[in-house]
Amino acid sequence: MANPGLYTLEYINEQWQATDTATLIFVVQQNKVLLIRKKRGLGAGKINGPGGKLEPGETPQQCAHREIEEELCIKVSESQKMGRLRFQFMDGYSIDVHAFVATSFEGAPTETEEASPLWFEHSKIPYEQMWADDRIWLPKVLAGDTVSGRFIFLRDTLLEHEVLFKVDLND
Ligand code: 6U4
Repeated sequence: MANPGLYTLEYINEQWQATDTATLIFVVQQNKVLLIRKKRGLGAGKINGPGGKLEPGETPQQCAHREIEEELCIKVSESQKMGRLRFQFMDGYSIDVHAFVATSFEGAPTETEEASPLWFEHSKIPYEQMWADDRIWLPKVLAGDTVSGRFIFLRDTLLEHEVLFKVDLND
């Protein structure tokens, strides 16, 4: 669909500064990935990876590890940076998301006030209950490719996107 408004993919350039910086972290074990049903915040009701907004002084990786502990009561101490996803919403809000993958954790995933844990086989991930961009990049990330993406949303509707895989994320 064409995007007639102010925001286009070109708007998400080197000068683009997001309203918020946030993280996603996907724990992968055998053929399964640990997702959450998000109970509050941006995307409440959707299924997504654990994650949330950066706190002052935190690196994205520290944020991802803190958020998964807050949301699911499990401790992750190692993860790989796998994605950088830049989202511009037509109402002006924007969010710059750093995505990580981890393969080990300590503890048992537990429901909290923020989220309920859900394990899915890779082939059964419920993309229809997730953000519209996830089906574009999450399968490749779970297969081991890095991703860099730019997305324009009108509320929940994905208007435009550009996604590159196998990118160098050391920026
Ligand atoms: P509070 O305000 O404390 O409840 P917090 O948990 O810090 O919030 P939240 O949940 O609002 O932050 O952070 C936004 C979360 O939504 C991050 O994990 C990134 C994720 N997110 C936002 N847009 C997304 C999108 N289009 N696709 C996606 N994840 C997205 O997969």
